[in-house]
Amino acid sequence: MREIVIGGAQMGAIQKADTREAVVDRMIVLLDQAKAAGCDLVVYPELALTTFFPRWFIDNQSEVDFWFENEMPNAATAPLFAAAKKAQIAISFGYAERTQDGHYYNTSVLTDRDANIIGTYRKVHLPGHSEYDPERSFQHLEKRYFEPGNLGFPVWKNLNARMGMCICNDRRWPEVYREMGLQGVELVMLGYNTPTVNSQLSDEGIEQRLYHSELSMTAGAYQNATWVVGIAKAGLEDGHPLMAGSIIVDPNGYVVARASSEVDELVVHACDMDACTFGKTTIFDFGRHRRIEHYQRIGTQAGVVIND
Ligand code: CDT
Repeated sequence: MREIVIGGAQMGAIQKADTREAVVDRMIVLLDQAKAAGCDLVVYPELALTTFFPRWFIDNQSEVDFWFENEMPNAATAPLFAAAKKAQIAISFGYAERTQDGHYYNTSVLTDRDANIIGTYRKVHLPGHSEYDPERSFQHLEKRYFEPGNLGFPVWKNLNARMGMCICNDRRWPEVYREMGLQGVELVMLGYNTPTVNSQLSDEGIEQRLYHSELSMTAGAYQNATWVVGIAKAGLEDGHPLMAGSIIVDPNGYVVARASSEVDELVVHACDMDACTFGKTTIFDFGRHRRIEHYQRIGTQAGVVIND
């Protein structure tokens, strides 16, 4: 048994006016709860330090830069790293990253129990658009503010398990889980900011939005025999609703813990990494069963090509 007690730290809304310091205080409250619950690892959402700013069109680059972190840890997040080290809890959280050489990514980091960053992931699948779109009920400008991640889908050994990350829209793509599955991943951590309303399909209900989110994560877990932890930033941000639905999924695809609110809430489950072994050595023993001679299109062709 290789048990990791995981805390999924769902966060409620972060308003535009909220400071990084105030948000970090909330993250530390969740960390304290995780410590009391015996957690080894806490997973926070995508863009955990700020409101989901891609909902606004911003033309002025210095205003855009306000939402980005130039280094990690930094002055605002140092208390979180210090608290995590003191608690001996590994953490993962997302933020907007501006690199030293001026690149912009939607990033998440993973630490060990001593708050050393041992893994960095940059979001690959950026949804939305890059110019103001008057047809939408609100904007989703990730393609404007971020570059596609340049690190692929790495897997790191941490807490005696193989861990990987992806971010929000990545969770909907089976290739993401398989890339990590092929490296023996046992735990996929992801955060998300998913608008409750579809800006291009106003009558799509929240039930379907939640279903698609859960379907993607449970399928990814089962088909790769891995734990998946998907954690929302939820609630009403400056009048714009984000859905909740944070879950912990076991390697059979079952949801074993689920958030019940749209506010700051910790969901906890003791996850046995050895529970991945059966699936990985039987039905999803990739080396024995995959037929890569028939998968060329997956790695060489992005869009649909009709051959008739
Ligand atoms: N943050 C993020 O990736 N959100 C997307 C919204 C898609 S609608 C443009 C998601 O897949 O949840």
